[in-house]
Amino acid sequence: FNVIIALIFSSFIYSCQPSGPALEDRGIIPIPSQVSSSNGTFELMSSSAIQLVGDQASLSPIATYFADQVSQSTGFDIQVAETGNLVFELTGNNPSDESYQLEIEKEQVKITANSPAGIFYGVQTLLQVFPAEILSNERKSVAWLAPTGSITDSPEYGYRGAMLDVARHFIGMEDVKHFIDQMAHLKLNHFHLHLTDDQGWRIEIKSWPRLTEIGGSTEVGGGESGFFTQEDYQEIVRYAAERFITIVPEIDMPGHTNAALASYGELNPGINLPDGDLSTVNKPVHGSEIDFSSKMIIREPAELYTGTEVGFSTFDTDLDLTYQFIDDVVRELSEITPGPYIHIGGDESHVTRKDDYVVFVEKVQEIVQKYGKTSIGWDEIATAKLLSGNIAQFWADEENAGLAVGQGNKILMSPAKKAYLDMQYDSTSRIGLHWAAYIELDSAYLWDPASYASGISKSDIFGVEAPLWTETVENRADIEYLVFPRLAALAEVAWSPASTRDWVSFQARIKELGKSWENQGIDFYRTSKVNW
Ligand code: TNX
Repeated sequence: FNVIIALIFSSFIYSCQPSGPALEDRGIIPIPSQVSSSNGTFELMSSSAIQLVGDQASLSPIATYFADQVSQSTGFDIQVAETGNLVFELTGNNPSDESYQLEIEKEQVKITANSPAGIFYGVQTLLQVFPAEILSNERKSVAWLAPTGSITDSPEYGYRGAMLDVARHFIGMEDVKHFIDQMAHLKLNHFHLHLTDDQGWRIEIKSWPRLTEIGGSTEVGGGESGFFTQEDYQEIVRYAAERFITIVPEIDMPGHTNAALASYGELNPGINLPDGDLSTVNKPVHGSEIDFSSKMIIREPAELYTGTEVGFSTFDTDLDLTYQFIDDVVRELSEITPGPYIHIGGDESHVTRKDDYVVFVEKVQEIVQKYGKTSIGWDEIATAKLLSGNIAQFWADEENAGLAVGQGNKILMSPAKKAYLDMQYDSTSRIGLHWAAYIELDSAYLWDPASYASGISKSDIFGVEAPLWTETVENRADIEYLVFPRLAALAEVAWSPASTRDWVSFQARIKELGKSWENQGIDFYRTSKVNW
């Protein structure tokens, strides 16, 4: 009898609740650590104002960010004021603490955190709690209601990244900023820019201007390409920093360097391009024998390359000029990179002799360290002696990752079979590759970095990153098709511990994000794995 009374009573309470989902059902991605609902709603109105408690200089840009995000859809001009119903409060001063609390009450929303980044993530969660139209860039007549309740949240991994290959196809400033905006909504905090490859050199180096004049003039397929001036790059750095995202620039070497070798013949050891036929790899341009130690090699610029083969180019690891060049590049790049990392590539150097490769990676790490930076490199770099604190990015080879762990270095997890955003969803996908796997949304979601590879456990893991290689990606539509919805799955893998992740819950929650993407004009892939 008591049970029946309780049921009647609770259904009565339920029917009195305002319509609309409870906080748990608002479709927050990545899923927060803890969510509890109370039964009410907060309404954002034109009279809403933001009250900042704590260091104004670090909080006011976040207030401006929030106001900008909602201004077009709501038409509200939300200001910072002495008192306001949106309270952003710094409760401590610990920049590495990204956790936050979000309390939504009928009359007030309050975000508290020990760092500005935490406040920013609270803002991202708050944006997801309002109707999906809130990120529209058109005026919407919607009641801006948020269900009341409270959220406590903190990330599983401190490095949560995405990579964009701007070398195979050049991706311009507007599309890069758009990509950064979406990373921010998913609480990703490191943006790895793959700036150089065989097909293009995309960052201005003032002491070696032909890198961009010549090396920046091509791309895969030979289409219109480009590069970032140092000023452009700094604008990207600033734009990302406003969203608590650190830029990780990559200069890929000693392989993947044809664009540099085409720009400066004096750097070219004289390796032929594969003329569609990999059997020609390793043949010198001049003479019949390749002799890396010979001082007699006639060095001429390599031909510009617009194909998609990998592994045919290398720097000359015996040449002093190679290291002067790298020193200049790393010096100039370090000066415009406030973040702690320089990515040195190191992948697929198939025409560099093994011993030479090891010497090369060790020398390059020294150069990076000299400029006060930490090296990250693809997992092959672990075949060399890694400097303490340097990071190996696992993409394919567990053995290499194991070598890094054995040296006491940490691993950035980007397993190609799960995290590669350039892989096709299935055999019918209009673009993408499939050498590693077909990756449907459930596959991108259903893995745990801490148990994915033998020999790599939680304490070895530095973070998670999802790379987008652009051999088949030419424009924003192509990016959107491959990146969404999978980046959301990878963001949740990086932010939320395995214990809180659940595919069925994710399938339901991502529908809300789909609505948000629609409102932002993002043409995401409507996978049949989700009942959009
Ligand atoms: C392998 S992953 C590469 C890239 C290609 C990618 C295509 C890695 C470190 N190297 O050069 O773009 O596959 O999926």
